[in-house]
Amino acid sequence: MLGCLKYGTALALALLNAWLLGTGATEEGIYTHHLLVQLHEGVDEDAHQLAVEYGFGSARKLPFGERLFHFYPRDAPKTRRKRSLRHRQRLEKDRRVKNVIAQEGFDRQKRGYRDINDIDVSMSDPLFSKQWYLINTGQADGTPGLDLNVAEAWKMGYTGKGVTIAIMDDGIDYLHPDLALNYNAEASYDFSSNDPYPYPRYTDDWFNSHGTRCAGEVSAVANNNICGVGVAYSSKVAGIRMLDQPFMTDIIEASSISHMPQVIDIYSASWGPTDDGKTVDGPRELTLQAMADGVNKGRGGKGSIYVWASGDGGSYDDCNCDGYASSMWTISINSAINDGRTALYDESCSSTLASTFSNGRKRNPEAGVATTDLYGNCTLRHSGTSAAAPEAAGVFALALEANPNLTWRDMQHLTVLTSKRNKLHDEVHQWRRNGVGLEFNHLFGYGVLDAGGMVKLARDWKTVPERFHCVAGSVQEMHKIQSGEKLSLTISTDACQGKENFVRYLEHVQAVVTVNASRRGDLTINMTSPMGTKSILLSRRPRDADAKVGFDKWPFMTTHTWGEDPRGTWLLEVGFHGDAPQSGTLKEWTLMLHGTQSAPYIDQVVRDYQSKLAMSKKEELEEELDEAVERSLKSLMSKSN
Ligand SMILES: *[C@@H]1O[C@H](CO)[C@@H](O)[C@H](O)[C@H]1NC(C)=O
Ligand SMILES: *[C@@H]1O[C@H](CO)[C@@H](O)[C@H](O)[C@H]1NC(C)=O
Ligand SMILES: *[C@@H]1O[C@H](CO)[C@@H](O)[C@H](O)[C@H]1NC(C)=O
Ligand SMILES: *[C@@H]1O[C@H](CO)[C@@H](O)[C@H](O)[C@H]1NC(C)=O
Ligand SMILES: [Ca+2]
Ligand SMILES: [Ca+2]
Repeated sequence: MLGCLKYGTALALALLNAWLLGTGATEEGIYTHHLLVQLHEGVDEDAHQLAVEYGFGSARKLPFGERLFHFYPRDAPKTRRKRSLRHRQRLEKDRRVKNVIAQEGFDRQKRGYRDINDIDVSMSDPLFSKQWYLINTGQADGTPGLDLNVAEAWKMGYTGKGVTIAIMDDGIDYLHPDLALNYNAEASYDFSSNDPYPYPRYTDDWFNSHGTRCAGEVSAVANNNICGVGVAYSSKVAGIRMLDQPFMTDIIEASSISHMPQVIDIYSASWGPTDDGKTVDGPRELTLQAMADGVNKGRGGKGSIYVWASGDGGSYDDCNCDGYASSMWTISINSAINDGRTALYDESCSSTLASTFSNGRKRNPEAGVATTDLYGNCTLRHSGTSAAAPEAAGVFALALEANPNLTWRDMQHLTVLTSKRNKLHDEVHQWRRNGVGLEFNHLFGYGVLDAGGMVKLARDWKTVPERFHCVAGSVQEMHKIQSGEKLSLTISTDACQGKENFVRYLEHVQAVVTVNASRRGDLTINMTSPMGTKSILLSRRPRDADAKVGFDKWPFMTTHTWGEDPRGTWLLEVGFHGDAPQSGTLKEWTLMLHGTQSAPYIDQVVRDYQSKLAMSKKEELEEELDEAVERSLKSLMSKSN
C-alpha cells in the first residue's frame, strides 16, 4: 500500500518517527518493501549502488538524521513479508550498513471523503440550494465537496443551540423574518448612536447591509421558507452597531469587543485598518486591553472567541500589517472561492489561521454568498473576506455547542488540526508542512474549516495545557539593510528551558521588529524556525511609500510553526524587493514564543477521530500522506520533552 506513495516530507517524517520510536515490527508482521537504512560513515556515495545490489529501486538520502537513507522498491509490491525479509537480512550483513529498519505497512482509509449524492439534508428555504458554501454539489460552476462540511455537524445534532454570536458591524435588520427568531436583543447594542437598537441606518444605496448579510450567514432560521439557512441556524445572533459614524474611536472599538462577554460567546469582525496596501495599524490601548480581558475573563474565564476577516487588500496588502488580524487573540480567517482558488481581494500573511468561502470568481451570478439582506430581502451576492469571517463564527458556534468547555486556545488548536487543504489552490504560495507535519499555506492558513471534523474532535476534547510566554532573545544593535544585500540575523534559544516559563510546544510566535527604510513597502522579512519552517512575516507592498515611520516595535506574528519545538536557532532575513535601490536600518528583533510545556494532544483522540472519519476504501495518495503525517505528529507530540 505504501508502495504507491510518493516520497515527500510527510513520509520522511513518518519514517523518522518509526526510527525514533524503534518501531519496525508489528503484531501482524506486515512489512513493506521500504527500508530505513543507516550507513556507516564515509560510504554515502555507495547508497544507490547498495540499494540496487540488494534488489531495491534506489536509495534516497533523508534530509534529517545522520546518514539515513530510504531504500525503496523497484516496482509496486505484490508480495510482502518474505521478499522483504530476505533482502533485509542480506543487507544487514553488509559491512557498509550500520542499521536497517523495515517499514511497517498499515491500513489507511481515505479521509474526509463524502459522496455528495449521499447528503440528504433537505430544507424548505428557497436559497438553501444556492448556498454552495454549506453544501457544495457543484452549483454555480463550483467544485463539489469544497464546502464547510456543515451537513455532517448538523446530522450529529449540532446547530448552534445555546451559543450567541455578535456581529460587530453596521447594524442588523433584526426585524428580518429570517433573523428575528434568532435575534438576541439583550446582547445587542448600538455604539454608533448609543442606544440598544442596532438597526441599520437607511441610505439609498443600501450601503449599511453588511451586518445583516453577515448575520444571516451565521444564524438565519432554517426550514421557514425564507431566504437561506445559517451555518449555526439555531444559534442566537446579537447586533453590535459600531461602524456607522464619521470616525472610529478606541472607545467604540473597545466597548464593542467587550460588550457582555458573559453572554456573547463569539464576536465576528469584518473590519480593520484601511486595506490600501500602505497602512500599518492595529488596536489602540483600550481595545488591546479589552481584547486581553476578553480572552482571559470572557465566557467565565474560557475566553471570548474573536473571529477576524483577514482583509480585502489583495496581493498589494499584507495582513500582518493589520494588528487586529495578526493578533494572537483573534482567529484570522481568509477566503477561497467556490472552485478553491484565491479571491482577488485576498491578502496573504503568516498570521492567518484558516479559511472559509466568499464569492466565486467566475461571472456566475449565483456564485456569491447567499444570505439575508436589508428590509426582509435575500441576496445572492454577499462577498469579500467579510463574508468569510461569519461563516467561521458559525462553525465555531457548532463546536461550542458540541463542547461548551472549549477555551479560546482550544478553538485555535481545533482549527489547526481539523482544517483541510481540500481543493484549495494558491498559485503563488505552495502548500508546505511544518516541523511536526502540519500542512499550511501562506494565504489559506491551515486550510478550509471542516465543521464535521471540528465538532467530532471538540466533543471529547481535553483543554490544552497552560500557556507560557518566553522571550527567546533580542537583537538590539543597529543593522544596515541595503538593496541587493540580505540581512541575516540569528537568535539561538533554549526557549526558557529550566525556567518556569519554558515553552516546548509552540502556539503563536511573534517577531517584534523595529526597522526604518527609505521605502517601507519594498521591505520583505522572513523568519525560519529551528525545525526549518519559513514564515513570510512581511511581503512587498508596492503602494507603501512610507520613508519615515517604518515599523516601530511591530509584532509580526506567525501561526505556521504550530506544535514545533522552538529550541535551537531562529533565522531572520530582511531585504528589499523592488525596482529602485533602497536602504534602511533594523533596530530591534525580539523573538517571543507562546505555547505549552507539556504536549497538548497526549490525551486527545486524534486517532479515533481519524478512524471515524474513514469513509472509503479507495486508496488515495494524498490521504495516505496525511495519515502518515498525523501519525508522526501524534507520536512526536506525545514524546516526552
Ligand atoms: C426588497 O424588499 C422590498 C420590500 O419587501 C421590495 O419592495 C424590494 O423590491 C426588494 N428589493 C430588492 C432589490 O429585492
Ligand atoms: C465540561 O466541564 C465540566 C466541568 O469540568 C465537566 O463536568 C463536563 O463533562 C465537561 N463537558 C465536556 C463536553 O467536556
Ligand atoms: C533610520 O534610522 C537611522 C538611525 O536612527 C537613521 O540614521 C536613518 O536616517 C533612518 N533612515 C530612514 C530612512 O528614516
Ligand atoms: C522572503 O521569502 C520570499 C518568498 O520565498 C522571497 O520572495 C523573499 O525574497 C524573501 N525575502 C528575504 C529577505 O529573504
Ligand atoms: Ca431561512
Ligand atoms: Ca489589510
